[in-house]
Amino acid sequence: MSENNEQKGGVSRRELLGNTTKVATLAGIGAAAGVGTMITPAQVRAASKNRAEVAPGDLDEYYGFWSGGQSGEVRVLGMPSMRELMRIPVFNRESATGWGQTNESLKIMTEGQLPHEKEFLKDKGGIHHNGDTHHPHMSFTDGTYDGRYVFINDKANTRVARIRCDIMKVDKMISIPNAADIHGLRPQKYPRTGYVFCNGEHRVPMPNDGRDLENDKEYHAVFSAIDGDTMEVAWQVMVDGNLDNVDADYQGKYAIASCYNSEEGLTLEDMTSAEADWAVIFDIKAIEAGVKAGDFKTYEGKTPVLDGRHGSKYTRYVPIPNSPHGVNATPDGKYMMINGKLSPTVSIIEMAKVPDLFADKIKPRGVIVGEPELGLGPLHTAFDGRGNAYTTLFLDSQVCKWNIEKAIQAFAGKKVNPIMEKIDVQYQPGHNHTSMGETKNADGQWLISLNKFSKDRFINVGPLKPENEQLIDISGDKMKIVHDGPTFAEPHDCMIVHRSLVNPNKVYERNDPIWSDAQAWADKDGVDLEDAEHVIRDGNNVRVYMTSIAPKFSMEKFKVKQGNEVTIFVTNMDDLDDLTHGFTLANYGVCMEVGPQATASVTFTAGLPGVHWFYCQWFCHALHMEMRGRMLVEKA
Ligand code: RUQ
Ligand code: CUA
Repeated sequence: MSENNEQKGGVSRRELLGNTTKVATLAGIGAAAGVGTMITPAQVRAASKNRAEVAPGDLDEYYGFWSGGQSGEVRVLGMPSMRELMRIPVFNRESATGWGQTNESLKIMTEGQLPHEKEFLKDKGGIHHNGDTHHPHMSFTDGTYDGRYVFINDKANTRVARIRCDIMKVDKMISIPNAADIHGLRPQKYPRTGYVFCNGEHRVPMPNDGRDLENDKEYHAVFSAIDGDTMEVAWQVMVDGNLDNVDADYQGKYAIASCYNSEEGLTLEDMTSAEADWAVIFDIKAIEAGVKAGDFKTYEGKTPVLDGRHGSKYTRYVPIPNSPHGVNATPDGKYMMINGKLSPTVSIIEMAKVPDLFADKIKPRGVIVGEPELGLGPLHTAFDGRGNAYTTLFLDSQVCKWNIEKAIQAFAGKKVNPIMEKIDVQYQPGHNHTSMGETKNADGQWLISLNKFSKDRFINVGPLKPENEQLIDISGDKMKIVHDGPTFAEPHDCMIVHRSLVNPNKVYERNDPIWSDAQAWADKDGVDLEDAEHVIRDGNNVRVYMTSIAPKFSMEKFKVKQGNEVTIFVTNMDDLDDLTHGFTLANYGVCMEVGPQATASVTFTAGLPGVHWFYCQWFCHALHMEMRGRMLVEKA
């Protein structure tokens, strides 16, 4: 039927694949909707009751970048279909791609370690094998996403990593000195990224080297600005209290972080005893001037640490009702929302008032222009670009839609109700996100609610349940839940980026710096990586160079001695979209991805004598099974 149609009407296979299953139900489109009738996917969507449905073979409109929580990874979803498209290993050891095993990934994962960390990990394989990702955020230019990088924190081991969007792989990973446990992270929005701001959540001694263990009055939390281009920490600011979430303004002047522990308590009772905590505002220009003027100390390494505690010219502390959490800038750049968590309110800071606060012309609370009471457990707020805000209510298991201007009028004494609508979500939402909603181009199409519990929403998979992420259509007057998406532990946060802004490569470029070390070895050994069939013996080290072109490795066998340190370099000379090969060495625990036009390498000790087959682990050809060879290991 499809071939027939293609001949008759010139309808592409893609359009047809998208339509055939729907044709029968499309009574609204016209009586002739049947064989030979052209229906575009757009018409199908318009007629469909569910705007989230993306037909087989049809493409999504948005990229969703999801953190992977304690899995340590980042996931890429297509939206609105919520199909998982890719997993990007970051802080984890990943079996399929060899992330955390290949020489290329190990270089990226170890380059940015601190000296004491290197020492600690020396006899543990050199790297941490876990991470806790929370906040994926793309680099900005002029207030909107620019498609260069995605930055992500690791709360578990105090790191920040950068993903290159052209290849969707990590290219930088750094450990943050002085700080403990990076939680909130946001890039500078204007004029560009620029800085990546991140919060050390917990208070620790500085330096944290064994001194002052019990003297918790000398513990501190530290705010960091990383240079997003070089991935070096530019400066840090020591604060009172602790640091939870952060956002940057749209003017490039301020960043604001929330603090849930102004009490500087160590127990739950102490941490929640005060009626109010605060948001701390950082004056970027003043801090830069302070760094230039040498107004800082150093603790671990050379990173300048400025004193931003109460009384400092670099910061202001704005009291916020009990234990605030999420911090969210409105797309028009005018306001910053501080979400109350234990307080049922969201506090609205007007950014235009912040300079007056730093000039001491107004009291700290003078920057607050609204504080609507929304419900129990407000955690995070998203925006539709039409003046409305959407706040997750953790305890109420609801999303509350409210109008920002009305909330400001109500605070000024006018009798208006800012709350427009509440809908139930299943269950206990944390973050939420709107399409493009963290940029000046919020488009008001989709809202995702990242719910911490799925309970009864899916068939039972045992005591450990997935989370439940619900897609909500916000394009109309009423919110409408259109999809439940189960996810694995635990994607705290995500962002939704229009696909026109992300343009990954189809194959690697041969001169990619990721394998520059492999290139250097090949140059030294006089080997052309692209035409390699070489075994170089260099004392106890053996370097094996080969290429892969479906369905063959350039080498059927190579021989080494038991105990040799062997490095295998594989260069994939296939130049086609979707033609990835892999290299698995059986019983050696070796496995790596080799993308089209990429070079990948792995080093191991040839400890097991005997015949060991290596094979391609990515299904690449009808003769994929035949894509194999032997490593012969002579007994020592
Ligand atoms: S913050 S617990 Cu994103 Cu709600 Cu990490
Ligand atoms: Cu190459 Cu499978």
